[in-house]
Amino acid sequence: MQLRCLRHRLLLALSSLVIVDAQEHFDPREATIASVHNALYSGTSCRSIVSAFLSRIEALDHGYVNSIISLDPESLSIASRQDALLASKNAGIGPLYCVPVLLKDNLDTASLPTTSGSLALADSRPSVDAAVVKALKDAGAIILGKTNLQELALEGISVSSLGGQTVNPYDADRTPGGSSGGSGASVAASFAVFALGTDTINSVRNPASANSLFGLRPTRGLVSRAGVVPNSHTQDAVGPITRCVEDLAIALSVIASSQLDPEDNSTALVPQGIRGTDYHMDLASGSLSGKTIGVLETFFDRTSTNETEPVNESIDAMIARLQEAGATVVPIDDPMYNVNAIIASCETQRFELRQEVDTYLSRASLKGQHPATLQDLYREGNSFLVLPQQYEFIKAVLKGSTQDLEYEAVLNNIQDLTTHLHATFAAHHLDAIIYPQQKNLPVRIGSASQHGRNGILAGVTGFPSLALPVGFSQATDSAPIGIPIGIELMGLPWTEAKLLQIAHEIQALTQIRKPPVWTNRHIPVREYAAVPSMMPKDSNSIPSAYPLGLLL
Ligand SMILES: *[C@@H]1O[C@H](CO)[C@@H](O)[C@H](O)[C@H]1NC(C)=O
Ligand SMILES: *[C@@H]1O[C@H](CO)[C@@H](O)[C@H](O)[C@H]1NC(C)=O
Ligand SMILES: CC(=O)N[C@H]1CO[C@H](CO)[C@@H](O)[C@@H]1O
Repeated sequence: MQLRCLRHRLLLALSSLVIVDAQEHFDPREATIASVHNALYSGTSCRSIVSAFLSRIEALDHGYVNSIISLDPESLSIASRQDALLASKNAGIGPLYCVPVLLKDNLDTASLPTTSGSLALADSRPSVDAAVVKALKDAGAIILGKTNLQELALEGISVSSLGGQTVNPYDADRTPGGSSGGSGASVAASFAVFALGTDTINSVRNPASANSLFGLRPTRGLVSRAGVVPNSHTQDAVGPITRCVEDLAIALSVIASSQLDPEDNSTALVPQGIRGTDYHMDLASGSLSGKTIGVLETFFDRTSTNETEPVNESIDAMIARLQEAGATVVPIDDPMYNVNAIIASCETQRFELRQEVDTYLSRASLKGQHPATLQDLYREGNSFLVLPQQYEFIKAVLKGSTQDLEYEAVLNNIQDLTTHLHATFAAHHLDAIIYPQQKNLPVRIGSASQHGRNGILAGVTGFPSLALPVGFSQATDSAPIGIPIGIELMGLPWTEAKLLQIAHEIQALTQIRKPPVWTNRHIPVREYAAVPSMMPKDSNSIPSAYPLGLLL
């Protein structure tokens, strides 16, 4: 069964007339915030909704998708409390009431360790929730657990020493993108209604693209990064990964900072009129007609292989549909937009990462057993995972500092690129720019890197960018409905409302998303007395191409 967000309300309204036992009827597959709320209001208990997702995780994650690192032991008791609250009063419930969500395991949670996928951080225990986690809970969301990621969010294969290798549910031979690959794969498999990821260069948008999902990297400053295991204060962002645009808009409205967060001073940048925006309210009032959309020609790979052609072809088809719908499409052929050159001249992690992780690890609020510094984490005797081609990068990071002379030059390069990007928008009167999130299909398990990704432009300039599904490649033996392909839709700073409206129009026009075949089976809902404990990880799930702990 595949319920579309747009028709959801109606379908549920009709079905609730004939189905007496609403509890039997709630189907977590492709569930949305609206469908969860419809089920709640037609008599399904919050506890059974949470149980339905836990049943799917228990049946389908271990040994296949391998997307979850830990389950929150409190989710069922919180659900029961919400049932009692809903029975006693019907007003004042939050916009995410009883909505089951998953969190990338680099977002601090007081109820679970925050590991960033590293065995060395397996017992690192924040005592304060990250700002976004608090915002979700305040809105009524139920945290089911934490998802696997590329260890310390440092690549895009989504393999880690603690969580093993997460698998793309559309193709058992491929990675789910990354670094928030556990968040992407778990949302594709309907293990939660949505998940949060983090994005330093690509990491929310790439798993969205690789799993036929929507993912938003917000404008720098819109969403607080307080309580996130840091990579770079210049580039880090937190964003939602969802199965439809409606849920992306609701999730963003909840996590956007409602006021200055003193723990993340970039939140001071939010202009008047943007703070407190309800991105869901005007979602359907946009139109493609009259919009001007630039296409970054330099962000395609036009070599003719079966890994690149499906990307090029689906975007060609999308461009034709945008034009049919009345949008003007402007090719932008500008050598400034060269991904490798931007990475070489603008990337800040090698200067910022070590100091910021050291600060993160030395906070008094961080309890449990954990290394005192990044150097300590990578010391001899620790088990950690570094991909073979990352060794030199990690060694540079361990020596890097914002005092390096080169750092100032890099910040100047970012400023120049940012001005150039503003000028491109202005010169062509652009509402948005599109390009493939990844020039090729997501790479196979065992690959050295998630190559071909284009996320760096938004990553360093801080412009918002929304990834959305644009198509699938041809079916193969291991990918029965093909491999997902996504585009990015990038806007000027603080234009999330417009980007969401455009994405909403594209969603209605194209209806691209499909659930993965293997995980789309019906799973009987178990009645749990307590949240099931996680199965121990199978260390064989780490491909032999990635040796553990061989750095120094
Ligand atoms: C904001 O915080 C960062 C990281 O803590 C710090 O380096 C920077 O100087 C601060 N900026 C301002 C304007 O306070
Ligand atoms: C590309 O071609 C190779 C060799 O024929 C094949 O193994 C692979 O599955 C193909 N990939 C896709 C995405 O079709
Ligand atoms: C969007 C895009 O770049 N489309 C190109 C895909 O490749 C063919 C053949 O090289 C071109 O004709 C399209 O313009």
